[in-house]
Amino acid sequence: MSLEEKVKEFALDSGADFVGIAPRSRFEDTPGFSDPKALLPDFRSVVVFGIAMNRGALKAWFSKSNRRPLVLQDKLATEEIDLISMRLSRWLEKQGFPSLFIAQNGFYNALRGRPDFSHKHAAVAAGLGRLGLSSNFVHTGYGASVHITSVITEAELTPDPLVSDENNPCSGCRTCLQICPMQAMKSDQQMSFFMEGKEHVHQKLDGLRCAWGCAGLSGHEYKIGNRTVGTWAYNNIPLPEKRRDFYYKFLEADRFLRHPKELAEIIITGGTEYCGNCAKICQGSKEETVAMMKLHLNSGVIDIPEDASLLLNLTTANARLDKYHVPEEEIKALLQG
Ligand code: B12
Ligand code: SF4
Ligand code: SF4
Repeated sequence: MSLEEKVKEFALDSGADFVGIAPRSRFEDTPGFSDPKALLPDFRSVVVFGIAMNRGALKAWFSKSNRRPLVLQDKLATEEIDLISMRLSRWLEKQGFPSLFIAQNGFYNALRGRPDFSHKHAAVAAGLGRLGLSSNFVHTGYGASVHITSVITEAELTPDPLVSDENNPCSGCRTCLQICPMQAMKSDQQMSFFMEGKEHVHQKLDGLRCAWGCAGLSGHEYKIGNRTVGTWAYNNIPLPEKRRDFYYKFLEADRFLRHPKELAEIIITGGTEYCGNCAKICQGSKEETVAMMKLHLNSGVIDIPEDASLLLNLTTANARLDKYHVPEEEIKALLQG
């Protein structure tokens, strides 16, 4: 068995759902802040792998029957891929190749608001998929609803081919743009990057808008077409008008303006998830993405009981205020619009 076959077997046997290998040459156009050369100057390959989100948990999330299975999977899967990357890099070192594993998330360069390494670009370089309109990485089988991470290594491994335009898993369906409660992905502004001379284009993301929605400060109730829908957020706190006030206003809203029932839930559960919908909704095939979007369009807005008690019934908080059926023609019109 070749070294790359062993590496892939190691990742898959350890619990990854997919794995690919990128050569050094595909990182030539990486901007300085996320250049693997800065981390491991003599690296030769990057191994990228991931875990797909659980489909049943996604259905419960989007139909608003219960968010906890997906929140739990998110917590465990993110810990698991970090563990796999540590084990894989130690295994590679035992074969004689210095290797480095990078946290799957959370490490941002505080001054520039940027990461030390971009796993989504690495996943494209490893031939696992493409960046979609949302700017999330879209896997060829699982869509964007995946957790991904990377190991940088001095081992020379045979790379996987890049995904061609014909096999691009992003269908351009725009469901990710529609579902966003914050219009954080600018439908009229694009960004691009180059890999092996080819330009890759996606919508520009307004990271501050996303952070506000992702933290659940807004999104409780919003419109898709003329339908009222919501994320799992309790709040609809307006985004600060001046961008320079963002962090101050964020802290203020996070600490003092959240719904009191939500604070009770945060204390009991130790934190939870509210959005991430642009990645969660994208299933890898247009049909499955549309089916998931139907659940969201039909699920209304979460019920926040307004009784005087601060005691929170977590089951009630997860119930739907308003479950209605959106006619098929209306869904088609919404998804084509
Ligand atoms: C910072 C960050 C955020 C920030 C900002 C996002 C952003 N601007 O990219 C915030 C907090 C807003 C955020 C939000 C979300 N995030 Co986030 N986030 C990250 C993080 C730490 C880095 C993302 C990154 O590299 N951005 C690149 C930005 C900073 O640079 P840029 O200017 O866009 O880059 C341009 C050029 O500089 C160049 N470039 C940059 N790097 C490279 C590298 C190469 C090789 C090349 C050629 C070019 C190139 O190309 C870009 C132009 O297209 C990663 C974890 C990680 N370390 O990779 C997770 C990560 C991207 N997030 C993830 C997720 C899931 C989310 C959310 C859905 C939230 C959630 N709750 O789940 C949303 C999605 C928003 C969206 N539509 O993209 C996942 C993505 C999974 C996927 N399928 O892609 C990641 C990979 C975490 C993980 N391990 O699973 N995120
Ligand atoms: S939801 Fe549709 S448009 Fe958005 S990234 Fe996925 S396939 Fe592409
Ligand atoms: S995570 Fe939510 S708020 Fe952020 S861009 Fe995606 S859909 Fe919009």
